[in-house]
Amino acid sequence: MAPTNRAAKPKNAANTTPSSPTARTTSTMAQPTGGPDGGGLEGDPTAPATAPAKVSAAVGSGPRDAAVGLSWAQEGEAITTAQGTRVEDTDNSLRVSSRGPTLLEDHHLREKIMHFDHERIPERVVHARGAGAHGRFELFESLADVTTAAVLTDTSAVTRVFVRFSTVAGSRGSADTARDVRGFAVKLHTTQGTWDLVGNNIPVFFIQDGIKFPDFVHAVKPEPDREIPQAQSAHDTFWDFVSLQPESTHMLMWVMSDRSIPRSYRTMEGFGVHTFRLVNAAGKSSLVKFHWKPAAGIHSLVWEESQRLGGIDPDFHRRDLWNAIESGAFPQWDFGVQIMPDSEDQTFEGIDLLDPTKLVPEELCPVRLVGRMTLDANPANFFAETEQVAFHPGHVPPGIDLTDDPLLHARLFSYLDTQITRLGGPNFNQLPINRPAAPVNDNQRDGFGQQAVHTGRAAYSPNTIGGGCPFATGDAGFVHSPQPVSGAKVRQRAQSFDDHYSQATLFLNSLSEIERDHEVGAFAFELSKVADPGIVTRMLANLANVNVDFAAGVALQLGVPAPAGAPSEDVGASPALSLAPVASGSVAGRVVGVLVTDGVDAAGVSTLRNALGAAGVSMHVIAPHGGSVKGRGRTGVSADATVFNTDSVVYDALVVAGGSGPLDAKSATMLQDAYRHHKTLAAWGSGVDALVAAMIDVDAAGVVTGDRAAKAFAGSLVEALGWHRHWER
Ligand code: HDE
Repeated sequence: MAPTNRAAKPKNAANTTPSSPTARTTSTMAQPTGGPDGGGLEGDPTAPATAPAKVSAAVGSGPRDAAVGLSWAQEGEAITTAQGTRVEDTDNSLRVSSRGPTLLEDHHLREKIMHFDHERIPERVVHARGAGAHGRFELFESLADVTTAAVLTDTSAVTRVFVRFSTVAGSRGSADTARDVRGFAVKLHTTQGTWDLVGNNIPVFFIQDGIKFPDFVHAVKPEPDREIPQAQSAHDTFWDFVSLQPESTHMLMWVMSDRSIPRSYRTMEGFGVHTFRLVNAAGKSSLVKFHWKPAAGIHSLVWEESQRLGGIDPDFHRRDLWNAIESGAFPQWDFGVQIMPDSEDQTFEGIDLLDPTKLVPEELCPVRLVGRMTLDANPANFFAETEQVAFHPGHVPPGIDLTDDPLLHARLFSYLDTQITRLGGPNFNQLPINRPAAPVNDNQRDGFGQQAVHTGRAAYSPNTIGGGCPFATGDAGFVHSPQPVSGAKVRQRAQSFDDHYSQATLFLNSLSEIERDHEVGAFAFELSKVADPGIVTRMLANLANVNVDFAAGVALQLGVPAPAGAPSEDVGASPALSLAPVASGSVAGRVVGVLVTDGVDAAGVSTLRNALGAAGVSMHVIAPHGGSVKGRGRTGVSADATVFNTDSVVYDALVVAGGSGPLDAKSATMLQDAYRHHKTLAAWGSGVDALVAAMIDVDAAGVVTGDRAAKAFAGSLVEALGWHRHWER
């Protein structure tokens, strides 16, 4: 029975409650007492010394750690109240006798429970589920010809960044792998103020005007009466809305493609979506689209994997990002810009650049790659950093400016406004994760959660009492590009926004055969979940305006008549939109599972681990049980995972180690699933017999076999892995 009072448990108290001097002196506190940070009490021999701030191994550079205030509020090793008073006992409330009523006098109890009661803040209205990381942005080619922004012209600068990836529809605890758009929000701490590039992994959007955003989000979120389904668009209200909004069709083609079930955050492209402006020293403005291109290539899951991962590992993407950074396989993206002339009509090759449902094909305007972002440190505290980070598309330094995209304009209001509810007041910019690297002197004062102790009397401008400071800098500050505007106030969209289908057709035309099959399957899956047949008919009619055969393919799977349509002709294709790889690519950060049983070739396992590690690949030994299995000879092999606690869907490839086998039914199923999901499979020695016994065609593409786990075997495995999938089998 658990002890009910302190007097009853002196023996185990040292283990669980280091409240006695004995417990303290036996712990890690051989340091001098009373450190400069004020942790220890001078002259008190029992007082613990101030321990050095506990910095997680996950956290990166010193300046970054100082900036987020890592050492604050965790000083010393003794537990204290919020007032810094040391606490005698945090496990037992103050009460009248050991079984009597608890006393209100117990301040520590009241403070502890009060704080706990208020630990949650409202989750983001959209993009609630996310994961973040710190990193750096380096420029390798100056864009001085088109902008004055230091971050895009100073090739010697290293700009600190924080990135948050997210899904859109699901709540904070939803599964990572749901079919959805991914947020790709980058906060760049430039010397001229923060630049937030708050983009997505898809270059277009569902709607053209921000006034439709609440409608769209109400439609995609769980239905309000039953709160079903979680984190999914496969339900009536979503398809009802988008089928009535043909402007969504292009985006739907992307969302029903493999893009919306990424293998990893590391394998996604990022897009600024809207057209922005760059302005150079002569005041000349260019229209630009921003791009992030992943060094790891663009790769996706297959639909069945993403569904199963929702249960097997709802944190799949979050874990992948964390592990990749921990293992040193730092995720990287090249940064690029499509630069177009700022013409009077703001179109390019007939594309209205203010319409966020349109992209500019890279074949028409190549992406100029000029920089690289590297994520090299995990957050120290999810809430403080990833949850409290606040982005805003209007945070742009001088030299970068906005356009009249009507979707962007609504965002400019929304991202300030939402933080008032989410972060509890107007001082969210003072939270450590949101603090700009550039000096701040803004005359904003007071408000909830004010962190700064502003001095002086003149928080207004102009003033003489403060010596005229802070003063506005005129041309040396942010100057809005002086664009002429005229016209009547109207609630209208431009005619040039009217074409809702031709780029949807372009997207479809650009896909490989297998990607097209996935697209048909995804539409069929989602629409099969829609109960109202009228919605399905309306949606299929829209799809027939993209491509009649395509719509017929979806209709066939649904068992309904194929619709007629009038798609645009001669739209062509943009090969850059396809994910089909043309060569074996980077394998850094990939995870390979190796099935072993007693009798395994332990030396071979070790050779393979080294070879994969050298290529940046993590290897997990999957054994029939925890602990270790007996190797051939005397060496054993330790298990990283067991057949019963893992599954093929969490690995990029499966290998059967030599000496292993026969395999149990679950292992054989994992091999078959990996094969069906077009992943790389491999085996050496007697492991090949286990593959055959699992009915895997060892002569098929992407199945690597060998006698020994030697260099050539590992090389072939890495090469096969670099293709990501073997669609041909
Ligand atoms: Fe957002 N969006 N959005 N959005 N969005 C938010 O801001 C909004 C849009 C995007 O990791 C919210 O701080 C409106 C397009 C990302 O913290 C909110 C409209 C794009 C994130 C909001 C859009 C995005 C958000 C919720 C239509 C791609 C996550 C919490 C006019 C270019 C940022 C918050 C993070 C988050 C509003 C459309 C990307 C409610 C009104 C288009 C990546 O303010």
